[in-house]
Amino acid sequence: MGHVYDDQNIFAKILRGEIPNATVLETEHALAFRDIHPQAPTHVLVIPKGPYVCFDHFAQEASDAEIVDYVRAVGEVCRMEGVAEDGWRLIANAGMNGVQEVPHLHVHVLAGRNLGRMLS
Ligand code: D5M
Repeated sequence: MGHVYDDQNIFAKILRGEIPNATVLETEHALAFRDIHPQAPTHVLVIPKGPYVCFDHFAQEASDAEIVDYVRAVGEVCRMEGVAEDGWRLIANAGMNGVQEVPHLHVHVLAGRNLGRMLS
């Protein structure tokens, strides 16, 4: 499947500084900021700076440096938010069935409450 990146999506606008965001962490290849509709006391979105629609697109086309930086940024957000001890959940929605609203790869970092079971 080809991935076509829409550079008018809201996270592209955030990356260009056209829309404000509550930044938690910025690295060379990643930006982490607070979700505008938090579902838990900690709800941070971590995005790569490059134009990738979803995880598969990123895995196929990003450089090793981008991938390493991004994965480390996700881990660092967990540490910075102080959730490492009590636990957290990562979610990356993709496409129609994944009900992805914003077509720029983002991992949700959720923590700060018991998140319940998602899979049984
Ligand atoms: O989730 C997309 C998420 O993006 C959803 O939890 C709301 C969040 N969102 C949308 N606009 C903004 C802005 N401007 N700042 C911060 N967070 C935002 P999905 O996984 O695509 O369904």
